[in-house]
Amino acid sequence: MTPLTTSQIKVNATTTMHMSLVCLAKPVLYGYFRSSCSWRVRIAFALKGVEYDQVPVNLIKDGGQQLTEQYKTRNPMQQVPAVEVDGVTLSQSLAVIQYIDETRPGPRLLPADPKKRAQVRMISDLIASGIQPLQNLYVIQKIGAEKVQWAQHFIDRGFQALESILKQTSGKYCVGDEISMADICLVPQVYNAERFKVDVGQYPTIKRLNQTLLEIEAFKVSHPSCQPDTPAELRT
Ligand SMILES: N[C@@H](CCC(=O)N[C@@H](CS)C(=O)NCC(=O)O)C(=O)O
Repeated sequence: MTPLTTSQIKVNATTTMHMSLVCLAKPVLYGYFRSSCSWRVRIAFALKGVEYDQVPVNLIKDGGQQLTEQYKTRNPMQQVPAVEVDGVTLSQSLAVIQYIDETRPGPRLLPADPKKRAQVRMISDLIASGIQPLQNLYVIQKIGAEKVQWAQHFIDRGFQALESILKQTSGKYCVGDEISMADICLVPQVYNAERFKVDVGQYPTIKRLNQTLLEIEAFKVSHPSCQPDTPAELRT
């Protein structure tokens, strides 16, 4: 191997030091207390025991702070969450959760078994691609007067499919007896369903899993009712 020159050693040492400092910095979550996708990331951080800072992005105030040019540099989709972590800025909650899972110690958020891992991804995608986007703020704002019925329709449609899948896959949690990314997606989606007055009682497996998960500390501390930007009247 060719020996390194003094200047190469200095460059390497500086780069290593910079990388270590970046990795020591706490992740920063740009989110909104009531955003289900932000809540997913908060649950993942809590399950992994990762400390992080929060910067509130109010989706309603000033016409929506996610729509500013400044925020767009963090997430070009102009949605929350965006997360600064280890020197990169990530958006898309499932990508963030998987990155945290792959780089942080603590309980696995995706099972080691490939079939179970696929089931976790199937359930997460069903919620993150098949339900949440159809009842997201930007979409229902375009719908106008029919927005509540619209959201109820798509949540019910998704929950019918989800209920039948969860009957097959669930144990104590969505897939077997280990908490996973599927559970992280489920609870915030049930919260959205309740906001739109969907009768979750029609879906006994979803209801049972949601109740079980809401008893877990990581789901409690990340709940929309107790975030730094939760308005006083919504705090419990
Ligand atoms: N697929 C994205 C969806 C992000 C998303 O829809 N965020 C919502 C809040 S949960 C949002 O920022 N809505 C603002 C808007 O629609 O203007 C993710 O998983 O992060």
